[in-house]
Amino acid sequence: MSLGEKLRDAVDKVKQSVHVDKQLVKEVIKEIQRALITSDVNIKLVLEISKEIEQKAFENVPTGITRKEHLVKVFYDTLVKYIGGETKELEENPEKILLCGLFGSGKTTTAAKLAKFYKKRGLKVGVVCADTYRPAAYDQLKQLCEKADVVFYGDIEEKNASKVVEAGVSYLQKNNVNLIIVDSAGRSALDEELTKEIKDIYKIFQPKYSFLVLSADVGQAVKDQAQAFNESVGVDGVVITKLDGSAKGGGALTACYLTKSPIYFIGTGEKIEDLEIFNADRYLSRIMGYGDISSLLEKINEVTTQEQLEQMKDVNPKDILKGKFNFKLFKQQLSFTKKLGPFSKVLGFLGAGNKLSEEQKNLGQEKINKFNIILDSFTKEELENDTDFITKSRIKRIASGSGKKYEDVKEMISQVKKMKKMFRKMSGGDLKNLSKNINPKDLENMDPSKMDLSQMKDLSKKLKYK
Ligand SMILES: Nc1nc2c(ncn2[C@@H]2O[C@H](COP(=O)(O)OP(=O)(O)OP(=O)(O)O)[C@@H](O)[C@H]2O)c(=O)[nH]1
Ligand SMILES: [Mg+2]
Repeated sequence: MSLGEKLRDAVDKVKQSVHVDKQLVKEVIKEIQRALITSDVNIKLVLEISKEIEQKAFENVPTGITRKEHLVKVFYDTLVKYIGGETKELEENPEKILLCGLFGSGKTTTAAKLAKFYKKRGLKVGVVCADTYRPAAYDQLKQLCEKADVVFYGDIEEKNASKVVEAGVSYLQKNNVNLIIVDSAGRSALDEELTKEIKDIYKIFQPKYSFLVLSADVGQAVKDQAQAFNESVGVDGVVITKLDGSAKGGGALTACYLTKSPIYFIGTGEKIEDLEIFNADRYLSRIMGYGDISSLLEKINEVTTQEQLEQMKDVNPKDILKGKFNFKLFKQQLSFTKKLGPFSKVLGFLGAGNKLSEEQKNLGQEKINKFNIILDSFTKEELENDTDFITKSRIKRIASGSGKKYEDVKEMISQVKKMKKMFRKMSGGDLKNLSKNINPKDLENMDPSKMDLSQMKDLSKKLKYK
């Protein structure tokens, strides 16, 4: 049984229970412990996780969800926290990536997977074979690069890996490659020879990211490898391969929590498409049976959204529709929301949720953080004023005050402008197209903070745009 199935069994036990009491929590914790231990999670960590679940299980249950649901959420959140250390995302173009790791950990396969991944995202990718140790390495990588349709560089005659890298980088740069991935040779242990080789490659290549490639098969031994590589050659993060089918995946993932190594990618199969950006939340909800967990999380989100709407009671949708949308409201929206914020809910109940572009609905978390930092440098006057109020000199001041770029501030302003324009458009022409079931006048007097979610849903059914 996989880790996911075992954890799922534990969750099912809670769902099927009649009462959530101390006895049930104890039993379920035991089951989780068994699941974690058999997937090679460090015993001390298993105890820590159990203790945390036990403590939180009896904390105050948030309004709107049952104690049972609360317990499932506690499991889930605690596991997400311990699985995989901190979640980090790479920038759009990581420019130079060096892969290192022991024999057979999956470096060469990962090099091709990453190449394909970034090619799909529009980069011109080149891969250098710096494995001069294993004779077959050259052909293996060359073939994989052909499959991924990316530029390959190797030199079968040259035995000095850093010389190959030097020549490779200049060859690829001449070919206008904008992301270079270097695949290095493995050894059975991080010995002096391997340390020196990686350090030499590092010096010549100057990678923006050096990733340690680890196989999930080794379970919690991942911890020792990560520590050793980090101490001697320094790594920015890890890629865990072979998470498909590995019985020890839990051990490998939690080991990264212990060493505080961010996991950037995971390998989930032998094919070059089988690579994912790692996100503990997403990963766990999938292995545990996505449907159930996500609908629970959705419910919890809805509950919080109602609480958030409560905070918005001084916001009048009529004003928003008239185009009175300013930075203050935008800031509120950002702080309320991780995924779908109240504004899109407000729009949803106006039946116009689909009027938001995907971009507006899914402002990435990174951007939300960035915009929040920028907004902290706004004065009260600027927050409450129109977008035109933010003149060039103000933008400059805000940029330097927030430590962000001029363009970042401009990007945010243009986002607010776009939203404002859209709201205004809705209150003009589009509202006239509302279905006959509802009087637009009534709509204008509506207060979303006083409605519950089912009322909103009902309303949104009645309201249909052409
Ligand atoms: N199932 C599965 N197999 C993988 C994954 N990644 C790599 N492999 C397999 O693991 C084996 C070793 O992969 P390589 O990419 O050659 O490993 P390496 O680290 O380059 O090996 P050396 O260069 O010899 O040190 C190959 O058979 C790959 O197909 C993965 O995510 N899932
Ligand atoms: Mg290799």
